[in-house]
Amino acid sequence: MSLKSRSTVAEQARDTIAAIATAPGRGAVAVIRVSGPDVQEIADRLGLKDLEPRRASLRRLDHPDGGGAVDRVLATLFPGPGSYTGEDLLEISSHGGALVPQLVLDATLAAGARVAEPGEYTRRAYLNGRVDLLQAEATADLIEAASPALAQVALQQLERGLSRRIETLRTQLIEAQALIAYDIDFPDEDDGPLDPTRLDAAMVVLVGEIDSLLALAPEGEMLREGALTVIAGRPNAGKSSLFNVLVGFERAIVTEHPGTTRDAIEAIVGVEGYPFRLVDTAGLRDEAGGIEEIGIEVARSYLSRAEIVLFCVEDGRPLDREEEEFLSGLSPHREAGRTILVRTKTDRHENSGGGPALSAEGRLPSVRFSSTESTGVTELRGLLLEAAYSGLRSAVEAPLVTRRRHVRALQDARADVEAFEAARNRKLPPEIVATHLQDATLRLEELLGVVTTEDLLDSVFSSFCVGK
Ligand SMILES: Nc1nc2c(ncn2[C@@H]2O[C@H](COP(=O)(O)OP(=O)(O)OP(=O)(O)O)[C@@H](O)[C@H]2O)c(=O)[nH]1
Ligand SMILES: [Mg+2]
Repeated sequence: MSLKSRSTVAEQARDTIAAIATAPGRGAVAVIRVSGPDVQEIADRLGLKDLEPRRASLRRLDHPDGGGAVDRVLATLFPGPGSYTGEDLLEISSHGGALVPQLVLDATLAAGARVAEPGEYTRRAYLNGRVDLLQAEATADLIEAASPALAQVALQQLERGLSRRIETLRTQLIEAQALIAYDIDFPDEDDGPLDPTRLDAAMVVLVGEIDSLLALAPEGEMLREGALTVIAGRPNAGKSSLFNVLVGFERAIVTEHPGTTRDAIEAIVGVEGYPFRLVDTAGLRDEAGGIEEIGIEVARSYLSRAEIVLFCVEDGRPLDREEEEFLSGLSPHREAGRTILVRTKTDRHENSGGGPALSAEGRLPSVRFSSTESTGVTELRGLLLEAAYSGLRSAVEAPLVTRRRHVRALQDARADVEAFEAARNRKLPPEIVATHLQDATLRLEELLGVVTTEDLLDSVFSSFCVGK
């Protein structure tokens, strides 16, 4: 794998790209973007002559092949390098709808542009140094965001909150390298600047900061997909009814017959702006056969991946042995407080529990819930938020890592710092010791996109939509 700096990846003379930047469908306005070295000429060919930079002008857009007027548009020229892409960029606001934006795009193509690839505008912005890689990813997240919380985090990344934090770590690593370089150059100076305790302290701080970023990373990743929340329990326990209450409408079929739900049913549910991927499953029982058994297999597969389990048991009786066993099998979730016991149908039972609590029950967060009377809903939402996003909610302004790529880079950097400390403790020569810090620095530079590979860029930008 060859690492390249951003400037060497950038191809020099690039062509001019065009795309409809707005979503298809009926709408008042659509935006067509044209970016690249030929923008001014293309604008001329479209009859958009003498556009004043960064000022919207109402103009008639003509087809370059003499086909006459295409639309009346609002055209704005953003000259490079101060544009979104860092190149000359023309933004055309045309009338919306199914036809006109396509005709305008066709006209720009006839005038010399080519159709942009997904994410190509932001890729160019990155290659021209307008945004770093974390900001580019945040742009995609902001567009994809289905929850206000993710939108907030993405916006903060876009404003370089995370980038600044990573840059600070990188600076600390470079300063440490400078101290060691002094030691390499002047090994005989007793009073050199390399005070070992100072370096140790710096490394402790560094590792601590990486750890605090990593600590919130699982929540950051959950924000992008929704915390996988699986509703499980015996047939007829009231799982689908609970699912419907949380979703807000009758999404899952509810009947009095045990074994009603066969397949897993999913819905994204927002709780105070935080996303949960809620899954209703088939009731668990041993003696099921046929389709029901397959449904139970599906439920188990979801449970093995679940971040939160809502375990439903009708109120008024203690948990039976099988339910206790089931809960013991979920110990990883329970340790993290991520199995919630939901005592259902409480409107039918006056007293909670109805018997002595067995071992697991007493240790789980639990809620008494009735779907017919909608009681316990607020409490359950609170428990869900606590289980999935407690860290994030108590550190709202903290920069957050939200992708596997970020986590891996930070874990690698952390491992390099530890290797550095180990090498120093073994009194290895400073030249060797220093290589670990160089490696750690490189990890952070990859994270920021200061150095990168084509493969990485392809994987980051391929998930973008066309026109961004
Ligand atoms: N009184 C009362 N009845 C409830 C409540 N919740 C569910 N029920 C009833 O219990 C029965 C089963 O409800 P479901 O939500 O389908 O239960 P389930 O756990 O999804 O059942 P399976 O899909 O068969 O595993 C239905 O007749 C519901 O009307 C509740 O809070 N109070
Ligand atoms: Mg059901």
